[in-house]
Amino acid sequence: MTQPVPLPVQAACPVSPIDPFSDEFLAYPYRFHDQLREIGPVFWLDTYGVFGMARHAEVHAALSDWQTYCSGRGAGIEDFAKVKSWRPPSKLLEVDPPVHTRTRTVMSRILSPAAMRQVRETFTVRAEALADDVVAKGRIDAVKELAEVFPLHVFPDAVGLRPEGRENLLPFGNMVFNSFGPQNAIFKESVANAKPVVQWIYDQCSRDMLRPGGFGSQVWDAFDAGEIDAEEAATLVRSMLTAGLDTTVNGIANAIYAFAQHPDQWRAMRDDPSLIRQSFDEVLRWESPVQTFFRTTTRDVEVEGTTIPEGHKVLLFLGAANRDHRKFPEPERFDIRRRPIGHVAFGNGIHTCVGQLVARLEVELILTALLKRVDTITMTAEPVRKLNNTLRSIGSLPIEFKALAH
Ligand code: OVM
Repeated sequence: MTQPVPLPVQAACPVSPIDPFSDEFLAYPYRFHDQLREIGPVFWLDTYGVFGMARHAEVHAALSDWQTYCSGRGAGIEDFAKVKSWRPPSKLLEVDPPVHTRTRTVMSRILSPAAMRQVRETFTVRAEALADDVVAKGRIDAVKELAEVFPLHVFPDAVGLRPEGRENLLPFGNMVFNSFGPQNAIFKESVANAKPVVQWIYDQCSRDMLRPGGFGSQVWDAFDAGEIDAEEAATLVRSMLTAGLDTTVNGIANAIYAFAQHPDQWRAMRDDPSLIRQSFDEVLRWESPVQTFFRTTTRDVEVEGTTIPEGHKVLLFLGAANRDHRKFPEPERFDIRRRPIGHVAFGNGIHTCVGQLVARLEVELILTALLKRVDTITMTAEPVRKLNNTLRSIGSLPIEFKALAH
């Protein structure tokens, strides 16, 4: 980017030079979020020539209105109507009804409450074993030895992947989540070695690579039933492999980070374990793993006095909306009793996270297993951020678990 992009003449709204994909922004977004929320309900980001919304009311409303704010032109900065996407578009995230309705129906059935009851036992055994292991170690990197380990242990097995090559999963997710932003240095570094990683992912999506009965194979059952075509089936398996790992890894890491910083909240949860499930919503609100997504306007739309013309990208700041004081009083406070109804960490509307029951199950089980064993969680050094154009991500989180006396 060299020259600022001028605001379209029809639109009258504040203009900001803030670059939401700069290192400074991604490392510590919250003071920038404040500025963006306060300059107005809609603003123009002239670094990229896109509109933005950072207040809860507007972000929530845009997510609900898929007819006006479509996904079919991409959920990233690139407009698929103008440029070819970095990867073949998702048949779930990057489509609109009626295709979306069909693919979404298949995915929500595979990832339903009944399906969670099927995997719960296996996931529980593994959460308990991992908790034994990390508490025995005492001092660990909560990213490398816990947050990355658990989803990578349980989810690929549930999908039905072969054991070989699973080290490609996190690098692939990292690339795709970077690709929703501009092609900056962060993106370029993550795709430097893309070829073999992408090839491995695509190979795993075919029917013969997937264990019968797993989530992946169930997608192909929907092909047999005539609900989706073969390309849709393969791409939906790819969606599971893209959206199901980095998100939950960061969800778990952010949970450990939140509780390490708030020992009173950890104690409160131990005194009342019924708070475990709702505590994850507060983690998601307070430190949202998916920080942003784009939509594209399908018509001229008026928002609080600003006309956004048809065919423009709108950057929705989910993480900023979740810390809007207009919606959540004292938004910086991490309070697991808050019940943050309406947070948009899983989105809202027809594209609301279809895998959220898996994420909720993983976090519930890992927190439950740790609560039984851990008295206090202390950070032993500053966490190291891992910058990503979309994800709020930690690269390393050194902590010490003090075990409960038995
Ligand atoms: C997909 C996809 C990829 C990344 C994220 C996501 C959070 C979906 O390929 O469908 O949802």
